[in-house]
Amino acid sequence: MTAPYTAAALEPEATAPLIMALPKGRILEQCGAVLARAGIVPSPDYVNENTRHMRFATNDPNLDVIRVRSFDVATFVAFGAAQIGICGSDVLQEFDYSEVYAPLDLRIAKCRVCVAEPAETAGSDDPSRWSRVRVASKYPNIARRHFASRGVQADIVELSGAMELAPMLGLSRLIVDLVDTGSTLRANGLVVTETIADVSSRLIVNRTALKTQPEAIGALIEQFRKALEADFCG
Ligand code: PRT
Ligand code: MG
Repeated sequence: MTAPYTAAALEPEATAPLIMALPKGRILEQCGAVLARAGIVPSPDYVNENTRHMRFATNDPNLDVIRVRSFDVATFVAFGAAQIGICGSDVLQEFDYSEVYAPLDLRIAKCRVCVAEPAETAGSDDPSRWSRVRVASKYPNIARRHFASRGVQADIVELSGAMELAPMLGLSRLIVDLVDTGSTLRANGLVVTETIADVSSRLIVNRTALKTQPEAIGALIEQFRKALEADFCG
């Protein structure tokens, strides 16, 4: 005799919890505070950096959270593996996924995407006269677009960290990287020569999921909107 099917087995999409992708690393703590204000409480393991778990239940039975690398949050949401997420606007700008809709600025993890170069060469010649320049960055698309907009071809050396070492070791003339207080640049003899964009974290949703599950996802967006309003007013 065949085992009876449950409703969940027959309609997995209708009954499966929504997945919210959250970045581990430096934004995790600030995300936790925003989630709490929105009334979302992940299981305690979520803040444990040593756990091997990546998916956590929350106080909402219809919502689970996953903890992924900051750069991967947008990808999980763009492909619909997660329906909602929190992600830096730097990452959104780099990938420029059409499937990702960013309805709310959460005003956390603020910094800037900047062009920087060694203090001794900064201002030594006119960048608008360059035809090409070598740039080290973990943001190849942002960097390429920025220089292309002024007719300069950027040859990108793609790194995933320690960009600040590149100019002093002759890997590139410039870097494009995130800057907050500026102390990392200073410690490495670099100065900001241009700000490309201001950065903060955004609530993001998958456009198709928003169309197919407007009530559940709309309610979550509303929870975050109210949390932000309360924060702003109080
Ligand atoms: O660790 P992993 O390789 O997975 O990724 P990651 O280290 O890039 O991620 P993580 O966890 O650091 O988070 C990155 C996200 O945090 C970015 O996508 C931004 O949206 C946000 N954010 C905000 C920052 C900063 N501020 C920031 N200052 N991310 C990185 N920095 C780094 C910057 O790259 C530089 O090395 O801090 C240094 C500069 O800080 P100051 O204060 O010295 O200027
Ligand atoms: Mg990190």
